[in-house]
Amino acid sequence: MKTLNVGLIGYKFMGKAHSNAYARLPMFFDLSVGLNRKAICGRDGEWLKRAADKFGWEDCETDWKKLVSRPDIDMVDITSPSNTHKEIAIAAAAEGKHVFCEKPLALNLADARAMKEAADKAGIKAQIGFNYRFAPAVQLAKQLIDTGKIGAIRHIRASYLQDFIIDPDFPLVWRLQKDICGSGSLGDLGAHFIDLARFFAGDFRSVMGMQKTFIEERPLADSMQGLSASAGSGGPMGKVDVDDGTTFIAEFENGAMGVFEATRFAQGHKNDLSIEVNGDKGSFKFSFERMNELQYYSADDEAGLQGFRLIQASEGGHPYMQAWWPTGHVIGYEHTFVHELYEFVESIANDRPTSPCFGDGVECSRVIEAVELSAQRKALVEIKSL
Ligand code: SOE
Repeated sequence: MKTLNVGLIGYKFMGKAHSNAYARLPMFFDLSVGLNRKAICGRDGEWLKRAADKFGWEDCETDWKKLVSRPDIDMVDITSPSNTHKEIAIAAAAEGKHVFCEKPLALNLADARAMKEAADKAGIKAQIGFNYRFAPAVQLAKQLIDTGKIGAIRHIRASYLQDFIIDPDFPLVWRLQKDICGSGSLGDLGAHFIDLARFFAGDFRSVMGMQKTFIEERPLADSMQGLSASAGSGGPMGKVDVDDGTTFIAEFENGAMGVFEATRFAQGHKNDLSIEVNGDKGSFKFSFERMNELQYYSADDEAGLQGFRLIQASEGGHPYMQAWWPTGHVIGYEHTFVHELYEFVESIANDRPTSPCFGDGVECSRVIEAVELSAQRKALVEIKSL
């Protein structure tokens, strides 16, 4: 059996999530190829070595250029901050490596398009990390749509709410600096529901948005790890140049209407991603905080017995669940990464199209940019105008 040698860039929050996925994959799934955690890359050699040992990587590289040109690497997985994605992905594609890249694809639409073009030109497999698509309940929701149980989609409403930057003394982490992250709550959180909305209802036609930055200056960070950071008191301050919160309304090509909200200022909400779809035959609701469940309403149910039913998507027959535990034994956040990387590895091994592909990443960036433009202009923006 052929073996796929993986090179991973980044070892913090997402680097750890992806490392865990590569370790679990051959243990729980029947893969068409072998999988080697070949080399992990990061700038700080000492921390990198510790991460490599802990996460089970064979080798370390402190220079990503070396990693992507190594002849013993077949695929490059990019989990470093967004401002690094474009250069690494384009270089890796030019080397003929398959590329998996975290969301959002790039700092802006033009860069996302350049990445897609490079991947197409090189003929490599490229996938973007919209991991929430891979919760079994989300896959089940998609099956309900595809089998006609929801009917013609009329409404989509989604929100992604967090509260980790409410304190004005919370430092200026990279997720709050436009030159590193590209976009704030919209690009970091909204990217996920934009993708889910596209997964369920297809392309957006137009958007009208509003964005706000509540805290415009923050102390510079001394250290950052995952979503935590620290800053000394009375130290230098820096400007927040991305949105703290974004709301927008939308119309889809299929005629559906959408309402969306992304914020890191929703006190009490830690990682609260919710999406609801209403069609003329049925509705469903998904909330990541109860990720093993899907609420489904069918207009075909017997009169008098109608109502939202709670489906346990952790039952054995549901997507991906056969790989895990006996029926009803629930799974969590980390499993969404295992599932997305399972699909990527299988696409490479069997020469199948990837999904979500870089084209999906470009479309997501297009919606992000349209919402930003619309908020600046205080006017509706047609997606096709970008
Ligand atoms: C931080 O807001 C974050 O980790 C995002 O970057 C992820 O994409 C999201 O899944 C959880 O929240």
